[in-house]
Amino acid sequence: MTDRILVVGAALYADGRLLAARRSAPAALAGRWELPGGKVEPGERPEQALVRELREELGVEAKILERVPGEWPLGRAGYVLRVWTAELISGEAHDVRPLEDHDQLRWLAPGELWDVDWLEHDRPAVAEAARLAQA
Ligand code: 9L3
Ligand code: MG
Repeated sequence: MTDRILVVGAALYADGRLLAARRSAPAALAGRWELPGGKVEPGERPEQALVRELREELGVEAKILERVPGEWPLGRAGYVLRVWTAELISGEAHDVRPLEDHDQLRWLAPGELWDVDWLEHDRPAVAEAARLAQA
């Protein structure tokens, strides 16, 4: 097996709400919800990659706060998901729009966390992020 590929995701919070993003591609994942993010590129630190992904996917500047404990193997061999909490540096939550890879966004209040159909491997990450946010 080749080296594993690190996928970084953001538990992005604004006003106590967590951002969920609905994937528009690939077909196998379309319609499912995820924490926004993507693959770390060669030479990038994970936190840098996450800032870049949030800029590309949502057009936002975000500050990475802390690592959410845990690591979640993804369906594809060698892919593993790590998550950081983050917050918006500029702009307002209601102005954030999906630029690529997503077709809908929702800012979920604590009681709404399980209202969306999360990708299977994002569920434990969301639960862990919520635990961290409560502490
Ligand atoms: N993935 C799963 N959960 C996430 C993210 C950001 C990504 N929260 C999976 C979907 C893809 C792979 O990781 O199979 C790479 O993600 P992307 O680069 O297509 O966003
Ligand atoms: Mg992505």
